[in-house]
Amino acid sequence: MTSGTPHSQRPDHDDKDRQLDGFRAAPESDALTTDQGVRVDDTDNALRAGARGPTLLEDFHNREKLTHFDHERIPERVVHARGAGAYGHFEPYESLAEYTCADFLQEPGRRTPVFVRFSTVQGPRGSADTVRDVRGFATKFYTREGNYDLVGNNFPVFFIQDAIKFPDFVHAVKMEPHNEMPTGASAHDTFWDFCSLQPESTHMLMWLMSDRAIPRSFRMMQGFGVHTFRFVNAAGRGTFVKFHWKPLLGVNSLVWDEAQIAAGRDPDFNRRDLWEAIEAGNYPEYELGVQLVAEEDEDAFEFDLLDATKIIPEEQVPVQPIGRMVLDRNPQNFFAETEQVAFHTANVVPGIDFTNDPLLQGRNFSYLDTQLIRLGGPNFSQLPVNRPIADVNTNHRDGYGQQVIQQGNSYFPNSLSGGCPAHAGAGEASGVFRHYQQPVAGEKVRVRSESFKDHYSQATLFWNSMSDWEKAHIVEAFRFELGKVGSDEVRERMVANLANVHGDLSGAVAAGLGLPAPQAAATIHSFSSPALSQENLGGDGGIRTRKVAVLAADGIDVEYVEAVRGRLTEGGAVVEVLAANEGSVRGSDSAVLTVDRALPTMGSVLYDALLVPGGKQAVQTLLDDPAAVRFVEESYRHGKPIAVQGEGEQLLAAARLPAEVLNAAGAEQGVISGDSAQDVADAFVSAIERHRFMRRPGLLNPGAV
Ligand code: HDE
Repeated sequence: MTSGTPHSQRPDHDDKDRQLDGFRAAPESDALTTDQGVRVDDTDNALRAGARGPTLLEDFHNREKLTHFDHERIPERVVHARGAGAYGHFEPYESLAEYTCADFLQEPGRRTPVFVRFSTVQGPRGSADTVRDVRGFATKFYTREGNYDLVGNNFPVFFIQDAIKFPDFVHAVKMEPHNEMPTGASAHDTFWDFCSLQPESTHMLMWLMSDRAIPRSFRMMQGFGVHTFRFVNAAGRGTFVKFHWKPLLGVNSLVWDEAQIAAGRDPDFNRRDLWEAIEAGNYPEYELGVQLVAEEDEDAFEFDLLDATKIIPEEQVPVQPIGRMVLDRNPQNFFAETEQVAFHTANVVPGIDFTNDPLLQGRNFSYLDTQLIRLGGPNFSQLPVNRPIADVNTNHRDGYGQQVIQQGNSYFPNSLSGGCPAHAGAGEASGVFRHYQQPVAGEKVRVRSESFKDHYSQATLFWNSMSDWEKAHIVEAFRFELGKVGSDEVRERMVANLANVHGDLSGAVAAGLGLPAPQAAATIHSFSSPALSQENLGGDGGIRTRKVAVLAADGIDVEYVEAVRGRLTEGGAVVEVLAANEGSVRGSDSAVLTVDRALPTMGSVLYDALLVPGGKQAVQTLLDDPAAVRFVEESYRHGKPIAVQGEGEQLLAAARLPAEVLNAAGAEQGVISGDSAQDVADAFVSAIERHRFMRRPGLLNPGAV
């Protein structure tokens, strides 16, 4: 929401937004009041007995002000505490009536309002965004048949198979109990101790050690429902379904060194990126896809569909696109909306149902339970962001914070209230939730199914599917994380587990830790799934919203910069000129270039690409500025496209870029030089579209592949 635009005047004002209008509060007069509406003429000085005397209890404004402040905080989420949210809408491409009777999936193009919250898992509310972690991707669809929540992550699998292990897992990954360290990181003993003893976590660890765990943007990561859910059509026929969100801009990540620097340069890196993109009208867009499996094929796979540590490889069951989601409005109040939004896996609508996945079954208990403490009682669904747009008509009454003046009685059956609310749907098939009729039989047993026992095949599948640089990054991540573990026993046990994934992986990790390479398991297979590699997950977003820095100083070739900038902005990139001071720099030909940011306030990690212009005097100034040289050095090392004009090449040499890229051949590695602004701009645009160049000389650690 661009501040100042009244919501009601926006063309995309939807049912949810109209409902929120009723709750939006902007001061109607400029006079300050108490909570009771009594006007206050001084909120700077407490009432006191004499100018230097004691404060008086009688000062109800002072007491009310302090008391309200004292109660401003609520418990943060036990996991996923840090997040950022946005509103938008979802629309299906075609009717899905064949598989599901869900009303919002029946009509092509019909818009359903949504609220999405992205999050990290481990860190507290105030932790940095660019930590190595899973990202939450939770979507609330405000459908006409009630709220449907798809509470997913950016990885398609999870650490554990049974929700009863969730408290153990979370206690292990969170900060350690004695000293509350580390914040926003899994690189510590308790996490790796747990994982090394819980081999079902191995597949998920592969994702966590990959660059998927450090997304460039919430706008550039996939989302997954993780569990196998069930579609149910009007005839009551069920179909297994897995949900996938695919970002239009492609799947892009940071690199680990960059992510760590960004955590300091801008701890709000991902949050700010989402906010700014929406404010600028660059609305994030995702396609929803489904993998559908007929009920009779439940046992057709070599893994169990109910096991949340497994994917269905896309080559086995293709993902069918079914609709798209656009996020086009920022919340207006972080606490009221993003903090108070309450997701729940059991918020389903007719046509979408559960399976017996033991992780999902536990979640269906946990989410409602956690909101009761976090949001202070059972009426949290009345909070504006959580309110369905469907009518709500229950016999639930009272409780903390009740907002509704309910009329009449609250029991069923009744005759005194005309029998209302009555059972819905007598004789009607649609609009009523009826649980899927699955035959169930069994003895009460506390066991894990035999079909859940293979913990390594898909971890191997993931490893085999990675490109050389992705493998190198995974090895480096394992080395980093285990290198922070104090216990030798834990390190050794973890490396021994990795020998079941692949000998190259366990050998390289062992070498980094100074351990002997363990014997690789004999059972390791060589299958791969190309859909898992980020190399194959480019989007069609071109260079839209990519941030390009221009290093500038007096004497710069302004005409050249303007020409390249023109081409980049035409493609939708955001170009910023950085110089030692804000204001402007003078060009060699007396033209003037406005400086957008002072170099000392920024850093290369806040940009996707770099333009180093020429101009003898300008280049000399930049050569003398360590921040500029560092900017170039980091941009290269983080794989970012670099375009350079004429004398600017001296800066590349000063940043110690390898000689191999300081010539025409550098273009293959995203280092583009030339005096024709047009040619350079064209090559630069193609390079930025590719996001990163990870095979540059000097970047691939030979020991890690
Ligand atoms: Fe969650 N999870 N989780 N989780 N989860 C929570 O609910 C839980 C799991 C996910 O932006 C909590 O409201 C259990 C898988 C997201 O508000 C809590 C298990 C996936 C969010 C909870 C899991 C998720 C949560 C904490 C079984 C991906 C943030 C606060 C092992 C499919 C939602 C809250 C938001 C939040 C429990 C596992 C995703 C405690 C018991 C698997 C995106 O209820």
